Amino acid sequence: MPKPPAPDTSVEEPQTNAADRRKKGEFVRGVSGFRNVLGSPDFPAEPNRYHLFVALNCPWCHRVTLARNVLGLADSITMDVAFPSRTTEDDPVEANRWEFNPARIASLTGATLPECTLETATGKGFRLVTEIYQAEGSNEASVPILYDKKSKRIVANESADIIRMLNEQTGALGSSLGDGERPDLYPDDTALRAEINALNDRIYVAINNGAYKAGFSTDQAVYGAAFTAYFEALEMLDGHLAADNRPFLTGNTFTEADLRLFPTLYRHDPVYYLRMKLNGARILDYPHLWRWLCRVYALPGVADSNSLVHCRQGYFGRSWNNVVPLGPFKPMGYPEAYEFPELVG
Ligand SMILES: N[C@@H](CCC(=O)N[C@@H](CS)C(=O)NCC(=O)O)C(=O)O
Repeated sequence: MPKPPAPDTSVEEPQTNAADRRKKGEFVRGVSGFRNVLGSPDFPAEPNRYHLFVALNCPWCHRVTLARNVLGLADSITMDVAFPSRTTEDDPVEANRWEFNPARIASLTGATLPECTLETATGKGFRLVTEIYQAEGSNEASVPILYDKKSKRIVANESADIIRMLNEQTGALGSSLGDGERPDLYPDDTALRAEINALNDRIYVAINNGAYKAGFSTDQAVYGAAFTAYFEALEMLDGHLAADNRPFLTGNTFTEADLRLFPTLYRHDPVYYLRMKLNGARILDYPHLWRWLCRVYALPGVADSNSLVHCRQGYFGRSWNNVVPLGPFKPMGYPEAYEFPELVG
């Protein structure tokens, strides 16, 4: 039998001895099961046919909401937003699940969250994300999900695949932006693609997923290794941007590598520094990364692709007694820190 291809480490963790590693206290992210191709005969790319299920605090969903916005797909791909905290022990069906419940009150604000929606794509008005999977005979539970409203099937639940496919099919999906107006996140250039792939790999392992390894593993050594790798990668990226003062990671244009770095760095100071025990430094302490963050934040559609209220509420919910830390406020609050780079030296 031919050996299956090795997993792409920029997309998912190798699952070797996963059960054992988990037993020893390591956080090991599972593999996404739905890997259909947008643009294939089953799932042709057309406007107003596809839908996203997301939670705004989830950084993998953030990749997808960023792609949807910067590619001009917000009008042609509909979206439902789950409440940022999972269901609680008193849930009538199941605890620890994503739910569509716009009536739920956020402890941070004492009010409902205006971005949260009901589930509007399946025709069944499901409350739990698990019900969307169960309708396909799957026991998965994760967001994001790219969903086909016509065939009522899940297309994909792997954010790396989803952003690549949205970029490939942007025109056919009905982008509101013309060819010259929107970024090409993965341009057809061999050398540039190799550069993006290498950055994606390092950024996924050490930063995007590395943050979870630091924050969610229960083993001191695993945490320590993740902490070191995370800050080494930040240092490397800060130097990479500084070397020729390039505006974006691969040069003058915003690509997938920038898009995939953004959700983690955006969360670092206000959330991960504390929640993921990544308290080595702030992004504000890396002048080039911070400027890069402000530059990306200023791109059309980026600020609107997320909400730090959802991030704070989601990450500090249950495990922090439902009390959400209020800082930082010095040298300024967030996301304001991404709007005034000149205020911090
Ligand atoms: N490989 C997936 C990972 C997505 C993921 O881990 N999502 C988390 C939320 S941040 C999730 O929904 N986990 C399952 C759960 O909470 O039940 C992707 O990148 O799309």
